[in-house]
Amino acid sequence: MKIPNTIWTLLIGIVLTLVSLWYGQNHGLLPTAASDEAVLIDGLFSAMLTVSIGIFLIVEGILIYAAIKYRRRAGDNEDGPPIEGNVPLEILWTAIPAVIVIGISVYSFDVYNQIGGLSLHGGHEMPMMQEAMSKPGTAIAATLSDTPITLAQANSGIGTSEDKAGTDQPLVVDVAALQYAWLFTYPDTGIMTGELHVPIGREVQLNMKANDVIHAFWVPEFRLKQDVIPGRETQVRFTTRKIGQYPLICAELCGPYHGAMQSQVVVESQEAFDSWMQSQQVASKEDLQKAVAINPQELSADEFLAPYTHNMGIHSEILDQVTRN
Ligand SMILES: [Cu+2]
Repeated sequence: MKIPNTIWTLLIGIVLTLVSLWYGQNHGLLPTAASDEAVLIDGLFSAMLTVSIGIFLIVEGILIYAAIKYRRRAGDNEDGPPIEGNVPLEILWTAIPAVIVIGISVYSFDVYNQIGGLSLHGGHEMPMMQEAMSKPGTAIAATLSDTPITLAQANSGIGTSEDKAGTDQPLVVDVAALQYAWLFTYPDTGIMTGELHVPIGREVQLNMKANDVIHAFWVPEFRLKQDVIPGRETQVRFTTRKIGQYPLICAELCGPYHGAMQSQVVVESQEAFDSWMQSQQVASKEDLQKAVAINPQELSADEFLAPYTHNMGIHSEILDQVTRN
């Protein structure tokens, strides 16, 4: 019995669709999805991969089939029949990619909108451009001393964080990127740290500024990457969904120690976050009392900065380099 070509085409089509759908859902190419945004972005990635796998298999399959079936036989020096023009086929291979591209565009635009791409700064508008232009030199003038913790801030902060817990308001953290470290300031408490701690399930908003050159905030497990620019605030928002520690990497070549500009995001339970915040407040108070007790004039730059950098993950050689300049 000879199976007709239409049946073959149908069978191959079904198999290709199933293989593409299966691989699109089971590719395992991405790290853990630790934020709600990551789930949306992974959905888009998997959809695009599914389509791509289908196209890849069709194109490569036809190519290999044609190369074998229509190969040159021994003693055959004739050319194939000249074929020109096939209007239905041409319409089909224009229409199918057009539909795919439009579909992906609409889907990706929707994902971009859902993760806040259209409502946050740092997208297209330039709210701080004028400020930056009216103050020439701000980009290079800013230093570590830009964000000191005052004694009053440290005192007033103690015991206030539990009032904010469980609200719908996002947790706001100010981020300063500088060669070659990340500094996180919690405006509610005045706490400044070198690694970002956030409670699970609560929306977090980062207001980011660079002190010197362009850096980029990148957490692969959150699928988020945002440039951090001198003289212009950029923002990023996310909601975490998995407890853990995730690497934070600078994704913009920012100088010779760019590769060391790494920190981490610690996603923890609300209780763990609160007790961490408490311990930070106690520690920063002690540091301040120590700093107040000694005369800063008598210290070298390294010694003066030591209490601040102690917990920030700044490598001593980088500190050395920074303070020498
Ligand atoms: Cu950097």
